[in-house]
Amino acid sequence: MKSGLAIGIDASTQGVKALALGAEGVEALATVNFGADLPQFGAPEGFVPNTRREVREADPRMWEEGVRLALRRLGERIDLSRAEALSGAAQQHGLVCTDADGQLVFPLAPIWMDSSTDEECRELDARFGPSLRERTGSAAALRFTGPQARRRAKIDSEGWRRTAHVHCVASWLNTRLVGAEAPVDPASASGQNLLDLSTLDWAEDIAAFTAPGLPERLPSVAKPLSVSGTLSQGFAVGGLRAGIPVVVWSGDNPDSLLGMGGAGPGEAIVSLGTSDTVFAPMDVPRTDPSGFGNVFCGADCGYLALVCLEGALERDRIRREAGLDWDGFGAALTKEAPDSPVKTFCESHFADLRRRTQWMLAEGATGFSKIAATGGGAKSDGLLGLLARIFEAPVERLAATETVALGAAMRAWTLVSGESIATIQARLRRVTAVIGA
Ligand code: XUL
Repeated sequence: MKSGLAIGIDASTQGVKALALGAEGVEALATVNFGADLPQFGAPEGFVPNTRREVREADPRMWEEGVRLALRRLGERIDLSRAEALSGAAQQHGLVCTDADGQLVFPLAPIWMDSSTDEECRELDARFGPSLRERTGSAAALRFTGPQARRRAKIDSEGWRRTAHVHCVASWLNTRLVGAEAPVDPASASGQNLLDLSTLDWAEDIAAFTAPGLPERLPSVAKPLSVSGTLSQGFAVGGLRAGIPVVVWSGDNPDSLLGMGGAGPGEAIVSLGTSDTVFAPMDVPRTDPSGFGNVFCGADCGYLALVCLEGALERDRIRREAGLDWDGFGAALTKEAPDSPVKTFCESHFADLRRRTQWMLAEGATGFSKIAATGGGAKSDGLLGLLARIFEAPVERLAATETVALGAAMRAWTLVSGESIATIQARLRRVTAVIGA
């Protein structure tokens, strides 16, 4: 007889992935791309094209349909009646407002790529100064739910009056899946400029200043790994049984850290994807005095420091301009390779990344003791060798892919098996190479 399954969903910017985790590891994966599979929502890259570059919005029903379709597709690959628990991770931040009947108040929701809240961020920083960062983990951030709510309340006071519930993407999707107002986990709540990291509850004064009546409109903050409700009939698709427990949803970055196998104290994970992101676990929150980096709560416990730097697209452009394939690119980055535009760019980009992550280190430490690398760029030995030289630390290449959906599935699996996250990680983490400093 086959054992139970835990389902993990990654509801990211451009699509949805659903993954089935069993006792032996990942058993199946299904993907949905918003542009190709749900063209009726007019968001080929995950947001409705807008000539105003600062406006990046999407129809929340697209995310919901994406989840349903991904689950149906997963059900074509594996017997989903074996599923005993489910959880998900969404793109962080975003603002979804619903009325007292749970209906959307605004047809489109700003997502994390939206940057139309410049004025609101300035107002929040002016009112609270550095204490906003020290208490919530981040200086006022353009893409966070709090500033987005402040802007909504200002530009559509009538719609704001009708708003009964204010969700980020994760807690809204969680609400849809369980068919009742769902709580938010600390990780998603900490991406809103509204959560007090020391109490793991809303900072009432900050929320009250952010928008009129906001404290009453926010969901309750759940404990990580707690059950948020049970799967509603509307999502019992692909063979899934209605009524299975839904573990509270989290955010994509915190779940990605789980899915990558976590990191020990003093270590970091570097994801070389569309952007380069450095994550490091933290026992106690220490925030970035420059205001650039963020501290979020972890998806299972503790805190997570994050710095995300654009640059990967530029790196690829310079590589292509130099006429280099991936092997040639790697060779151009070795210690012995002569100076070139490719080498200079990559060196200064990683040096910038190191400088911007110094605040994550414990007192007295001068660098990370070890780095685990993942993402498309981690396939290049040359790039990882350069990362090791610039950060002066050994770099491990991780085998894991789909780490966001896997992290969500791991959290649901704790319920199926009673295993701890650390035990699951130790079983699934696989290092395929170690590249020295
Ligand atoms: C992190 C952030 C992005 C989104 C992408 O703060 O805004 O990484 O979570 O999905």
